[in-house]
This record gives sequence, C-alpha cells and structure tokens, in this order.
Amino acid sequence: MSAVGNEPLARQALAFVLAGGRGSRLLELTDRRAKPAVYFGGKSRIIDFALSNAVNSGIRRIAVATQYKAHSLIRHLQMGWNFFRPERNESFDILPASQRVSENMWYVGTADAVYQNIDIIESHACRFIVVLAGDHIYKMDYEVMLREHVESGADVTVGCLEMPRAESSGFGIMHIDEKGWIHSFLEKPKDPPPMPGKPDVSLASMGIYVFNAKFLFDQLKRDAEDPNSNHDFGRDIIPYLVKNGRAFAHQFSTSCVRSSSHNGAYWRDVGTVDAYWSANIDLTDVVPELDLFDRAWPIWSYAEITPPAKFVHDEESRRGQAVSSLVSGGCIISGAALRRALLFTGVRVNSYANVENAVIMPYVNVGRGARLKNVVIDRGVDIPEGLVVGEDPEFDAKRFRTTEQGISLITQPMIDKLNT
Ligand code: ADQ
Ligand code: ADP
Repeated sequence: MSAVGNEPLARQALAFVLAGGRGSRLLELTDRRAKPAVYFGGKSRIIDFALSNAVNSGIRRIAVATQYKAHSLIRHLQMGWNFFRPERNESFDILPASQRVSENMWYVGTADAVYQNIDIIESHACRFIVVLAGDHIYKMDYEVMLREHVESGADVTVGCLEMPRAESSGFGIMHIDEKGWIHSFLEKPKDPPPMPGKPDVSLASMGIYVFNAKFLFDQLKRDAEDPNSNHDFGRDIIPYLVKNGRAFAHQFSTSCVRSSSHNGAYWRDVGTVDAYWSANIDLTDVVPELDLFDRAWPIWSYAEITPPAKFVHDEESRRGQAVSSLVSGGCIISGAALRRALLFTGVRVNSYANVENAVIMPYVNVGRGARLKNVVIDRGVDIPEGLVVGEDPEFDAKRFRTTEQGISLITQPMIDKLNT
C-alpha cells in the first residue's frame, strides 16, 4: 500500500459545511442569527456539532459557507474555530455569500454555494469533499463514511437514516438495493414512499454527501450551465446522479459513532421550536440519549471564560438550587428554585423565582418571584419581577410566541411590549 493509502481518508478530505440557511421554523430565534448559530446544549451553537464531528473524524480542512444573517455565526467561527494551521496542512475558510463571483450574487442553492467557491476548494488539492449541513445535532465519524465510499467505488455517497414515514416529508427520500446502491431519490415528497416491508418507515437523506473532488467539480460545472436547475444538492445534483451515476447510501447507525457513549445513533434536525426545546430539555434526563460528557467525542466550541456557576441559599425563602438541570459558567442562582432547566452562560435567577422545563440562553436575567414553565428564552432577555408564564395557555399566546406543544418562546421585544 502506498503512503497515501495508509493515511486516514479524512486527512485527504475537505469538509464543506453549508451554514447559510435561516431555519425559519425556529421563528424569532432566527430573526437575528442563522440556524447554525442558534445556541444548543448549554455551551454550544448548533454548527459546533458538524464541525466537531469533522475534527474528531480527523478532517483538517474545513470551509463554511454562510449567507443569511451571518454576523454572529462568523464571530463565533472566528473566536472558536480559529486553530487550524496552514503549516500543518490545515485550513479553515469562512465563505460568505455575495463576495465571490459578483457583488450582488447570493448563493442560489446549496450546490451554488460550493460552485461559487470552487477555486478556493480546488486550491486545497483534496481527494474528497464531504458536504455537511451546519444545522443538525448528532455525532458521526465521517472516516467510516469515507471508507465505504472508497470501497463501493461510488461517485457520491449519501448519508441516510430510517425515519417514521409520517415525519419524513421534509427530507430527501430514497430507495436502495440490498448492496446499498440508491435507485430512486425524491426530494421532499408530499407522500413519502415507505421502505420495502416497513410501511411506517422511510429512508431519509441526512443532507450529507461524500464526493470524489474532481467528480464534484465536473458535476457543479455541468449543473451551473443547466438553465432548468435550482443549483441545489437535494433538488438537482443528487437526483441527477441517482439517474445517471453511481450513488451509494451510507446508513447512519451506532457503528458510525466512534465513542464510548451509550447513546446509539442520535440525530436531530432541531428545526422547530418544539423540537429545539425537547432536544435541549432531554439533556437534563438522568441518562440522556445525547451524551455531552463523552470525552472520546468532545463537542468543541467557543467558550467564554467565566467564573463557576454559583448557588446562593436564601435563608428567608430557603431556596437557591437547581435539580435535574444543566447550569453553565457565570450563572448565579440566588434564592430561586430550578427543575429541568438548561442555563447557558451568565444567566441570573433571582430570589423566589421558580423555573421549570426551561431553556434559557446566555445573559438572561430572571427577576424576583417570576414563575416560568415550558419556556425558551432568547439571549439577554430581562424577565420582569413576578412574570408568570406557563400557567394560562391563552394568556401566554397573547403575549408570547406559543407552540403546538405549549412552549412559550420569549424575546426582549415581546417583554418590551408588555409595558406599552
Ligand atoms: P434541507 O435541509 O431542507 O434539505 P436546505 O434548506 O437546502 O435543505 O439546507 C441544507 C443546508 O444548507 C442547511 O445547513 C442550510 O443552513 C444550508 N443552506 C441552505 N441554503 C444555503 C445557501 N444558499 N448557502 C449556503 N448554505 C445554505 C436537505 C436535503 C434533503 C435532506 C435534508 C436533511 O436537500 O434531501 O433530507 O437536507 O436535513
Ligand atoms: P448571538 O447569536 O451571538 O446571540 P446576538 O443576539 O448578539 O448574537 O445578535 C445576533 C446578531 O444580530 C448580532 O450579531 C448583530 O448583528 C445583530 N443584532 C444584535 N442585537 C441587535 C439589535 N438590537 N438590533 C438589530 N440587530 C441586532
């Protein structure tokens, strides 16, 4: 075997992370930031999962395409992910839309986001391009997928997983043969076809792809000249290759996770406020499905230096505690009681406050005596003293953004309106 043959395939790959989408079903959470920049899990942002997977898999060349409301995302990437060194054959490129081909040109679709940066990617002379979405929560070893891609001899390998058919109409749905070759691919079908013998299950694309680099560049150039194309991987490139090329399916399973955790093949598209709330609150379970404490597969991030979380016992109220909760650095829980709460950095909860089933983003202040239940609170919100949320659904719906599951999303403009 040649020297190159012994090298992990990940070291011959560039990860291209698509991080331009808004994620509009997250409502006000993505008013000011792109979905990949939304906070998750107490210390991270959503994009940290795909980037950590890339780094933990051994990939050392990463490019991130940004578009919608990218300011906080770019700041996060610069602060937290700026440790790649060209002299070690590493690179980290942030590629904002509208600055490349022409000044007015935004990325039309996901394939166009790669196409517009082809010269930069080509300059890294990689053998494989791993296209990733920057908006999913999961742990996955892309080296396993790369190996399958090489062994099968495919032009493209698509990551996929089984999913309840009823929940799968927002995904690319495929049929594969017993060897794993993809025979059909429908992007977001209204009535998703089931897997053979499994009427309630469909095989869904995770929106992640491995290509041989040269092959991808040729396909992107072909696609760029097609006037009928939307220049999108899911709508154009993948369906075309399923018909005209060799497209292989890589099935996401526990064997794709090289880590000591018990969590199996955890994957979430936290696309709605309900899904976002649940995935965060699940982390307060005794043994959560997603193990953030797993040192074999750390989730890297930009972390502010903060003092430890502090719990102040108030003699009068006899409170000052959080149970079944995750509390980040810089938080002060003073004379308040928390249950099943996830607190990001720098949150303050003041005396007599009661907080339950709550996801609270950085630097929120919860005023004295507030009672908050089933909430997601955006960064920096100042919750007034005595505010009650989660006890009267009709009243909540008038003041805040309430979801099907009865979660209230609270932002500062909503609080400001209470007083006018
Ligand atoms: P969607 O997730 O709906 O479906 P899309 O909206 O294109 O596809 O987003 C894919 C990724 O690209 C996201 O991470 C998003 O942030 C980013 N993105 C979107 N537009 C972009 C742009 N113009 N520039 C840069 N980045 C952009 C896709 C596939 C489906 C698959 C699902 C899995 O098309 O087949 O099932 O992902 O979630
Ligand atoms: P983060 O995603 O880091 O929480 P912020 O909540 O500070 O970021 O804001 C996200 C982005 O929105 C910022 O990077 C900034 O560009 C913009 N922004 C922040 N506050 C305001 C505001 N009050 N009005 C308009 N834009 C804002």
